Amino acid sequence: MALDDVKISEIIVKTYSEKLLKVLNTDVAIVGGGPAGLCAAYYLAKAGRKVVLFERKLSLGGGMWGGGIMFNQIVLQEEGKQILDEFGVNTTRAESDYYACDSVEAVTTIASAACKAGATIMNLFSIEDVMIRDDVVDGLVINWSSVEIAGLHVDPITARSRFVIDATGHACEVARIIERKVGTDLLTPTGKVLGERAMWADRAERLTLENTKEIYPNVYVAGMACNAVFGGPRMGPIFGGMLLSGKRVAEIISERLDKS
Ligand code: 48H
Repeated sequence: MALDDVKISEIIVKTYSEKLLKVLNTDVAIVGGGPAGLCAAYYLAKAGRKVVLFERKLSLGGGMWGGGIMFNQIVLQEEGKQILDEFGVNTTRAESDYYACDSVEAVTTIASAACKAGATIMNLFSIEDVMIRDDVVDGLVINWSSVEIAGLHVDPITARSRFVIDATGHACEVARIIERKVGTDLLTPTGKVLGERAMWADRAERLTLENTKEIYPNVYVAGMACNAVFGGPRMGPIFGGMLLSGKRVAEIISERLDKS
């Protein structure tokens, strides 16, 4: 059979359109495909939730690929290492309570697990706004990243979800959008984004988990964005907190979905 060039195009357009239609109504929409967002996607999909993850860039993995100073190794504490065990990522015990692993193996394995568990990943999409109904976030306003990068004046489309997770890392973009555009307070001590503080790995890792919580009705924060929103310190190239936070947010939201 001779391959038909246009048939190939038709298949892409048709199957992609079906996928796009599917993600316009979900249980959970995750913004950001770094370690926290990918972990959240995996655990939510594994629990049978309809979940979509929007990632601005072509590739997933956020800040995990580059390890520390582009040495592509990451460090984890015991609890973080246990999550990598669940994914089957190889780790080595570097010192008593410190483990190391290849960041490329970690990113690719977790991303693959999230897809295979049933999460739909939409790369090349940027979240530019939220949908609000009576002081509750009702979903996301999405556009092609290429539109954003080119600075084109092209209107977005909308995706409804019961819950939103801000896993956008240092930038905490969803929280910033709500702060800037919605006018009602965030669920932080000041009602605003408190901003990330200077490096202190031990405290930062604990606070990441403690601050994995709701920041606005139906919006949760996970990963580095927790510290940015709640004024926690940064932690450098230790990634256990990111993975644990992704798992934690998935558990919290799954429980809420069960109750509703
Ligand atoms: C679509 C978006 C948008 C948007 C951003 O930065 P990340 O890796 O985030 P985490 O929290 O999973 O992991 C943080 C970690 O990588 C890190 O930076 C650490 C541990 N730093 C410590 C330190 O001291 O510096 O991933 C966030 C992802 C990225 O891929 C962005 O492209 C994406 O979110 N993103 N996607 N729409 N508006 N904003």
